Amino acid sequence: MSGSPNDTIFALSSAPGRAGVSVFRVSGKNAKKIVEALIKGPCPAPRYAALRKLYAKSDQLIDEALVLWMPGPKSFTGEDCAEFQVHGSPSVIEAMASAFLSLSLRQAEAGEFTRRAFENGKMDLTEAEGLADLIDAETESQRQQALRQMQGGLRDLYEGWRERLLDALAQIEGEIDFPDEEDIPDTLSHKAYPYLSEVIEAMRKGLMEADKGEAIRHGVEIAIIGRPNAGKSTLLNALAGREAAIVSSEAGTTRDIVSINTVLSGLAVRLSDTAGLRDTENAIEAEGVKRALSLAAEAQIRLAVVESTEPESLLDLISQLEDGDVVVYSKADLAPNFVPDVSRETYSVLSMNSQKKDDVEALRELLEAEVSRRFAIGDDVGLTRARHKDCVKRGLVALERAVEKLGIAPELAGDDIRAALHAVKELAGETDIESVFDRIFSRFCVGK
Ligand SMILES: Nc1nc2c(ncn2[C@@H]2O[C@H](COP(=O)(O)OP(=O)(O)O)[C@@H](O)[C@H]2O)c(=O)[nH]1
Ligand SMILES: [Mg+2]
Repeated sequence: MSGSPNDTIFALSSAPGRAGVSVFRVSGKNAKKIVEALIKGPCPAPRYAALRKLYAKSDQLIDEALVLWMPGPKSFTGEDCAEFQVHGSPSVIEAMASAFLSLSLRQAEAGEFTRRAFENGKMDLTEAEGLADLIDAETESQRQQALRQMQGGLRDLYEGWRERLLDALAQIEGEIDFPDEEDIPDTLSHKAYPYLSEVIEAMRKGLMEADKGEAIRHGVEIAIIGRPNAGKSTLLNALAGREAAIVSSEAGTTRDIVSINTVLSGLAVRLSDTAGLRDTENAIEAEGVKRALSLAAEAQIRLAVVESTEPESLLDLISQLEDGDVVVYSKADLAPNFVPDVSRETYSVLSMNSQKKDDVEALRELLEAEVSRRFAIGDDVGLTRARHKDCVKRGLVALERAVEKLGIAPELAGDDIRAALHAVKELAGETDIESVFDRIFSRFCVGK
């Protein structure tokens, strides 16, 4: 952050350019003076919309606007705030910005309003992250997940953990201070264990479901893989409804990854076509194969394409596949008598002619079912970022250590419980992790 946190800041919070209405926000200790200077009169009643004329320093009329005065601490940032809803023309926007600058306001940095809200305790870090995700949300599931997190879902979860851990700590340290000579170790482990095991269970569950949260945020990655000429690019194009990848009867045409973004069952999906898997002398094609394999390993779902005329070539792909992946036998029109082996029930299997609309729709439905089965948003609030996972993993390791000690030297478990509490604090953003803050807040738009 380059600007001082004591500055009064302003920003255009709506998108730049021509619009019916544009919204400017102001936050900081001079907000009241700014409102009064612009409307040349007293501040309107707090939190009521007031129609006012806005004037530049030169007394020239800038625009007529809705003005909102929101004194702290009951405001978004916790500071004195004001909002000006002006007409959304580039020239009004320009005149407003000049007026603010002439009143010595500083243009806000990206995410600075939210950062102030966070620093003033209006939200914790997970709620700020939820807000960032909500602004970026493009699909229904992203919106729902972000909204829950913004409203404190993750906060409630870890506050529960924190209470349990403090309870466990109180048991251990209370008994150390007032030892009942006879049976300290037994009593300690007996009393602290249920609290710790409850948190351990919840953290394990959270980590197990974190991939889902991340997939909802980033989109589910589906990699189309197969031997050259199997019909992979044809499938991508059919699902995309456009010629995204080059289709050719010449093997080895696709050498790089071609991706399209789409939505399946309300989830963002990135569908990628890859180079055909084969041994090759060609350095460029070999690099393509390498990329294909690494994407196949990273993707949440692999769509293996196998020619119906050579069904046994599925065996070449088996080592790349995981349970829940999809096997498509392509070019069904060229092998009318071929019946796919569906006994490998860990995969979904479909036989199709990619040139037939109904077949492509059947594949789309199959993918939608699979994506929804595995990634549909449930009722639980979960971890959605690598940062959350990292904190929870560290907390879990510390708690597993604490439980081990409970059986041997319970009085030593306190340090590990405190380490777990520290990890929870980091999740909340209560520790001073400036670099993390910078990374999170700088990704917001200016004006939020
Ligand atoms: N008859 C028939 N030909 C297909 C089908 N799918 C793809 N092809 C053809 O197979 C060839 C290779 O297709 P392409 O999508 O480029 O395969 P890729 O190398 O796996 O990407 C092209 O000539 C396609 O037109 C299908 O379902 N039926
Ligand atoms: Mg291809």
